[in-house]
Amino acid sequence: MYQESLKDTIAAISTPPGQGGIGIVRISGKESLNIADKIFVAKNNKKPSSFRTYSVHYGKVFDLNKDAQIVDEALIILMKSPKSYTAEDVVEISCHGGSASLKKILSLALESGARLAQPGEFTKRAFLNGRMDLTQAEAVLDIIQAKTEAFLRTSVNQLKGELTLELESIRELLMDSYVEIEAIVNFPEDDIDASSRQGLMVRIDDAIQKVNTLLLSSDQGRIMKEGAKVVICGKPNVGKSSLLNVFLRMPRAIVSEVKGTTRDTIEESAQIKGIPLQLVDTAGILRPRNSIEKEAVRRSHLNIDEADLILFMIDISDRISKEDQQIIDKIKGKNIIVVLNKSDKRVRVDVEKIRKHLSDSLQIKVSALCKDGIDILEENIVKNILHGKEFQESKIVISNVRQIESLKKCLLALQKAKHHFLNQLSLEFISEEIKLAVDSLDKITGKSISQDLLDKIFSSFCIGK
Ligand SMILES: Nc1nc2c(ncn2[C@@H]2O[C@H](COP(=O)(O)OP(=O)(O)OP(=O)(O)O)[C@@H](O)[C@H]2O)c(=O)[nH]1
Ligand SMILES: [Mg+2]
Repeated sequence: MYQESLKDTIAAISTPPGQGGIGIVRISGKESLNIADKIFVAKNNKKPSSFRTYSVHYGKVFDLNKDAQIVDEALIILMKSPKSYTAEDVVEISCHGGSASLKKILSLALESGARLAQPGEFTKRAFLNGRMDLTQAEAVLDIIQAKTEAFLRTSVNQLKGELTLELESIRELLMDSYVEIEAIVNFPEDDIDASSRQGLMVRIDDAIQKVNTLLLSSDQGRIMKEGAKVVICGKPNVGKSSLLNVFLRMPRAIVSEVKGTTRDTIEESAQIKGIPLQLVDTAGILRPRNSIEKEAVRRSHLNIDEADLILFMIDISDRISKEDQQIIDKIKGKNIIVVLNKSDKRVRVDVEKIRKHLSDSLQIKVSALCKDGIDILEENIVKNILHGKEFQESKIVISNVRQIESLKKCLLALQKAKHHFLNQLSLEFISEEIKLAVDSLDKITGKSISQDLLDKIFSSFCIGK
C-alpha cells in the first residue's frame, strides 16, 4: 500500500490558515516539476523544470483553464531529488498569504496531477525514503509544537540525530552480544571462556546503564515539553492575578479591588529561573450565581486537578474564612505551597489554622503589590517541581510516551537477560531477551514498526508537514 501511495505526487498548503504576509503551497513527488511547468511562468519565461536545484525564481501562477488568468505573483523554490525534505522532487510556491490565493494554487496543483497530502505525509515520505528515522520525524512534530525554548533545543538535537546515535550505540552493544551468543550456541565445541563471559556481562550492563540514563531524562522531559503546570488559587481578592503579573513581569491579568475580577482562567507560559512553567490564574469565585460563573468554577477545578503545583493564596490581612476553608478542602492532599500575600499589611490571619489543615505545605510570605518575597517564592517553586534536583539541560531528553514505553520494554528484557546470565541459564534464554531488547529499540527508530502505528504517529502531524 505504501509503495502505491509513494508513487503519487502530493500537495498541500504548508502555512497555517488565516491571513499572513506569505503562504506556501508545497508539492512533492515525481510530477512536481511537470505541475510547476503547467501552473507557473517565470519572469524569464523559462520552465521551472529547467531550473537548477535549490534555486528561487520570481514569476506568476496562471490558471490555464481560464485563458491563463493570473492567480498571484509568487516565488518558486525547487529542490530536486534526492536532496530535498522528502528525498523526492519538491516544489514550494510562495505566494501572498491569503486563503483565496493559496486555495486556488493548491487546486491548480491538484488539477494538474497531484493529490491532497495527508497530515504529516511529507515527513512520512522523508521517513519512508530513508531521509530520517522515526525519532527524527517525531522531532519535526516536537519542533512545531515546542512551547518552551529548552524543549525546542532538545528537539533540534533529536532532529540532528543525537537520539538516533545513542540508540545505535546501544543496539551495537546488544548486536555484538547477540552474535557472540549465537556463535557459541551454534558451535558448542568452542566453549565459552571466562573472559568472553565477562565481556558479555559488561556489554549488557553498559546497555542497561545507557537505557536507564535515557529513561531518567524523561522525568524532566515532560516539564521541558509542556512546562510544569502551576495553578494559583484562592478566594476572591487575595491577589492571585497580581502574583501572575509579577511572575510574568507584565500586567497580563486585570487587577482590581472588586471581588471576582477574574472570571475565566488565564494561562501563560513563563520561565522561572530557567524552568518552563505553565502559569494558571484562576477565578476566585466560589458560589457561582450564573452559568458563566459556573463555568469559571468548573475550569478552576479542572486546573487544580491537573496541577503539578498549587499556589494556594491567602490574604494575611484577613481572617481565615469559610471560603478559604472550602478551597482547603478541595486541594488537601495535593502538592501545595501556601502563599501568604499582602505581607505589607497588618497580619490578622491565624497561620496555625492553616498549618492544622495543610501541615506538609511550605508557607511563604510575599507582597505581590510591593514585589517582596517573590525571589524566595520562585526559588521554592523550582525546588518543588524538580524535587530538589538540579535542572540539567542534557542534549538528549526523552519526552515522547511511545519512546518511553519502548525503552521500558528494552530495559526489562535486558534486566531479564542479566538475571538469566547470573543464574547461568542456557544462553538461548539470554539471546531471546537480547532480541526483544533490540526489537524495542528498533520500534523507536522505526526500523521495525507496524503500518498501523506508523499511520497513527503521522496522523497527529498537521497537513503540509
Ligand atoms: N496591600 C496589598 N494589596 C494587594 C497585594 N496584592 C494584591 N493586592 C490588591 O488586592 C486587590 C485584588 O487583587 P487581584 O490580584 O485582582 O486579586 P485576585 O485574587 O486575582 O482577585 P479575583 O480575580 O477577584 O479573584 C487589588 O486591589 C490589588 O491591588 C499586596 O501584596 N498587598
Ligand atoms: Mg484575579
